[in-house]
Amino acid sequence: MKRLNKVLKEDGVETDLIMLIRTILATTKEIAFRVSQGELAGVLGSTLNENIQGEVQKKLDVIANQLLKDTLIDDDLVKTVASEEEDNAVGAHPEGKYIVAFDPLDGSSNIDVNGQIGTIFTIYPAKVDVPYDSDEQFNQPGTNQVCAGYVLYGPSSLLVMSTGGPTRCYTHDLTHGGFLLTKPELLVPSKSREFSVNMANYRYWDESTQVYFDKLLYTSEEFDKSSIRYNAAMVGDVHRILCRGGVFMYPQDTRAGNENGKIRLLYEANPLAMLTENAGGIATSKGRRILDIQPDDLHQRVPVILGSSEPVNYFDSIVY
Ligand code: AFP
Repeated sequence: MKRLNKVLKEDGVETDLIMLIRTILATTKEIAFRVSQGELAGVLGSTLNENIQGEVQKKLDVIANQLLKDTLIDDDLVKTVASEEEDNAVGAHPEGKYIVAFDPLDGSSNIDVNGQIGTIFTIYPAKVDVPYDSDEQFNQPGTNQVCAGYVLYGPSSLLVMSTGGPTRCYTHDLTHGGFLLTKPELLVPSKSREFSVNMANYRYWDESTQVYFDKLLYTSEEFDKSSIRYNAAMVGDVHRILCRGGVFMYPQDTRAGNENGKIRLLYEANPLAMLTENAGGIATSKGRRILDIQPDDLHQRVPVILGSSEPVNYFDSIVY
C-alpha cells in the first residue's frame, strides 16, 4: 500500500502544499489520540463558553481548535487561519502562500456518546490584495480550493482528501504512524435510496421541501424501500455517501437563525462538496452548484443537498 507522501508526489502536488497537508495531518493524529482516550483524557463535556454560532463549545472541540490553530499559525506557509470556533480570521504570516479553514470537530454532539466525529479542512491560495489578518481572505468561491479533506475518527482513523484530482481514502496505520492509501478513488453511484436528513425538522421546512418528502415517503415508486441514515455529523454521513452513495440534506427552515439552514459554507459545505464532486457526485444549494457560491461572510450558512446525482437532481427539480 502506498504512503500518502508518495501518492501526493505522483499526483504532481507542489512541495509546499504537501508540507502544509503534512502539518495539518500531524495535528489530526494528536487529536485522534485524544479522541481515542475518551474520558480517560478528561476532555469530554462542555465548557461554559459559547462560540460565534451561539453553541456551547465542547471541551474536545476547544482543544482540537487550539491544536490546529497553534500549529498552523506557526507554519510560514500559512497566511491566515479560520475556524468554526473562532469569531474572525486569525492572521499568521503576511507572506504566507495559503489560507486554511477548518471545523476542528464536526459532529460535536457525538463527543460525549463515543459517536462519529471528524476534522474537516480546506486550503485556498492566499489573496495578495487584502490584509493578511482579514476575513476577506476567505471571500473566495469553493472552486478556488487547492485541497479539501477530512479525518474521520471512527473505529479506525481515515483521511479522505482531494488535491483537485480523485477523492482518495487513506487509513491511519498505527504501526508506523502514517496514512496509507486504502481506496485510491472513491466513486459515488448515481442512484441510491439512502437519505441523511433530520426528519424531525419536517414541520419547519417550506412547502416545496415538504412536498418532496411526501412524494419520497408515500408515493414515489423509485424511492420505495428507501432508508434514512443520520449521524448528526455531516462528515460521517458524507463519508458513507462517498463509500456507497446516498444523499445528505440540510435544507433551510423557519427556525430563527436557520433561514439558510445550518451548514457552514467555508469549512463544511465547500470542502465536502469538492470531495463529493471529485468522486462523481453533485452538491447544490437552492438549485445552484455549492462550489460556485461567492461567500460574503466567514461563518455563512447555506442549505445543502449533496451525493448521488439522480436523487439530488430529483430534489432540485421539485423544490427549485
Ligand atoms: P457541530 O460541528 O457543531 O457539531 O455541527 C454539526 C452539524 O453542522 C453537521 O455536521 C450535522 O449534520 C448537523 O450539524 C446536525 O444538525 P441537527 O442536530 O440540527 O440535525
